[in-house]
Amino acid sequence: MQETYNPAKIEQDVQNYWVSNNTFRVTEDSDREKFYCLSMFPYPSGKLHMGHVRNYTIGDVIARQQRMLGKNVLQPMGWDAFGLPAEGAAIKNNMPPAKWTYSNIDYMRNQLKRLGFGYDWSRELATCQPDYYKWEQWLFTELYKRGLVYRKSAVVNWDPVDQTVLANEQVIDGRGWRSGALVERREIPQWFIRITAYAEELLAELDNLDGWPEQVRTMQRNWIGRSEGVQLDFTIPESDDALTVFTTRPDTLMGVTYVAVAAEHPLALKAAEGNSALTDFIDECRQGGTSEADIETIEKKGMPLGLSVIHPISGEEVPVFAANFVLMGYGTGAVMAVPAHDQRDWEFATKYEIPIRQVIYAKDDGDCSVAESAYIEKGVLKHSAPFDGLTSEDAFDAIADYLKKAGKGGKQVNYRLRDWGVSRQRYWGSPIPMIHCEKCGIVPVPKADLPVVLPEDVAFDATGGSPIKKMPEFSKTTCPECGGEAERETDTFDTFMESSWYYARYAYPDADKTMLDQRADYWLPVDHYIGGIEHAILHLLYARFYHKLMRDVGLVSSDEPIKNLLTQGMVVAETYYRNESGGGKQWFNPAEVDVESDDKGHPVTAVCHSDGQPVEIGGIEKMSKSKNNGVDPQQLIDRYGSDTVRLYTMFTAPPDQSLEWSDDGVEGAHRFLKRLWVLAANNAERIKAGAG
Ligand code: ANZ
Ligand code: ZN
Repeated sequence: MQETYNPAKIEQDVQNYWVSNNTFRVTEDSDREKFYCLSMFPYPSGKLHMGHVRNYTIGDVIARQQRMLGKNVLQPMGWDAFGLPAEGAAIKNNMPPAKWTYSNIDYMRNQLKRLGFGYDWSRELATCQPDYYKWEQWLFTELYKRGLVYRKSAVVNWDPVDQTVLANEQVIDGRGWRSGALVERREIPQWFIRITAYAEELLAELDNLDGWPEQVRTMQRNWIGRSEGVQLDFTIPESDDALTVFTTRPDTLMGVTYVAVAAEHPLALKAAEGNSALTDFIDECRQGGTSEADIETIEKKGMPLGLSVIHPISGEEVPVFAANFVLMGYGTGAVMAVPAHDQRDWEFATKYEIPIRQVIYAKDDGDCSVAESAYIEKGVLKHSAPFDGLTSEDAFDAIADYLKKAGKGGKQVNYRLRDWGVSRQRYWGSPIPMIHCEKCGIVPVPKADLPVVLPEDVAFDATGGSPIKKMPEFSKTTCPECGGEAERETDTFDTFMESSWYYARYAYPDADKTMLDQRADYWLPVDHYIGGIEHAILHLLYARFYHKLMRDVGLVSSDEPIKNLLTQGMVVAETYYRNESGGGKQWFNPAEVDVESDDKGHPVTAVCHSDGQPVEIGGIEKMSKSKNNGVDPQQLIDRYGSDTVRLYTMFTAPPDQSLEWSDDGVEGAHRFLKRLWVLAANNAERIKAGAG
């Protein structure tokens, strides 16, 4: 044993040993207890950042501990390889996204190997490979046959610069997350998967996921957003149609003084014909994001449609408004407005001088005035004959029953969750395996013709539009049913499609006949999943949904994919900047500044090495490119070795809390390993003899 600690050599020797002995390769073994330890796979952006290192170190520690306990431990790794950044890089470097992606994968794979993580590399997968995405294409066609996939026109967030649809989370303050352009609303035909058909199960089973952080379960519950209410009809005079609304407060029905519909509601669109003021208003409403957060913050505005509808109980006429705060995608896209008991309606009524009619009063004769604001509490009904004197709770049922008997409505459970729109107009994703035939309509690509391979050798033009939309050699095809000329779908899948089932494919990476086989049932569910809290909602909800889809198609037998979930904390570091003349900030990397700290270790002053001039201290933030406060793990590995980096990230903070970066701490971890090494070297004989 060497006397001095030489991590570069030791780590390389050990890693070579692992490779030549297939140390981390595993196969199914029914005699041993299995343990499936999974870390969220990275997007191959270029190189690993400190957040990856922390995530994967935590996973590796869990996996190694389980191995020591004698379990058959699967710990795989792969690449979430489709996505928008590859297109940006392709345009910038004039290189096809595939090439950029594969070269990043090669670089990052080496980094992971250098870090010494115990992965079974024989199971490595990249989601951009046709033998991977073939199977989600196949599942999609199966779901289509089962009625769980459909196409419809939908309002989307449209980024006019990137020319793409954005998810709600990609709209930040009404602007595109990448381009910064003002987002518009557009309506285009898109593919949807019916996740709402699973809303009840996705919600109910959260109660059983006791290995998940409560915070994540709460976020998913809120996202699914179950609400019990009543759906009811206002009759439209001289028409067979009714205007249907959804309300969670049917007890306030007799206080309705107007009805508000979304700008895209058919009734509003019809009223806008020949009404230019209304047309302009509807256009204005199309600007800005569609998310609830966006809707909450906008100024509430409306415009009368110039028509009235008939109240289902009193028979009175109430005016209809188009309003920018009513969401087309929730409930029925129409709201019965009760200004006395809903603050938003109160403000709107006050602004547009609509009557406010109070029908709910405090149970204990307390203050329930609606002169200054809405009274939103539940209470006792008045001015609501024939329901006067009932409590809000009793009135809920009484009014629901009354409407049901009159054939004008009834109880209804609504979910905030909407069906999963999976169409993207981008290039770098899995093609959607559908064909449009003039004669036969929509025809799914038959299994024998899958995968629909995405051409990889493509050139981008300056607009950044998807190359396959301009490639007849891709889009022209023959109809599988009638043999006539037909067009392929040129949209690609949302990349959440790939990340929703990769955990299952690791169990069966070499398959070419089926999506999964019984090996998946040996390994699943994942025993411990480790990743960032930013995936608490969408990724984890879609993965749960996909698992149930795969179960219902007969591919897996468990109900849930993930038993225990650990959401690791962020890696944070101090930020430094100088104000620039244009109002912007120039950010300095912590490695570029010298800092003086107080006796508690908090920085007081800082100067840049290169010019000796002061820089401002900007506070502790998540390591990010935008604030230039990242520490490059590669430099640390080169300097101290992987074990120092791993040890430091593990002992500095509990895994689920944020880790505040400190160079001194890294030094300390390194000194500790050095001393440990020397201690072991000096006592090597005794340790071997078992007297250690
Ligand atoms: C009348 C009423 C009176 C309401 C009252 C509330 C208080 P949750 O719990 O989120 O389901 N609403 C219904 N559809 C809407 C849409 N598409 N866009 C915006 N708002 C909508 O809330 C349901 C309530 O949100 C419904 O109950 C409706 O307003 C509104 F004192 O109806 B309520
Ligand atoms: Zn046809």
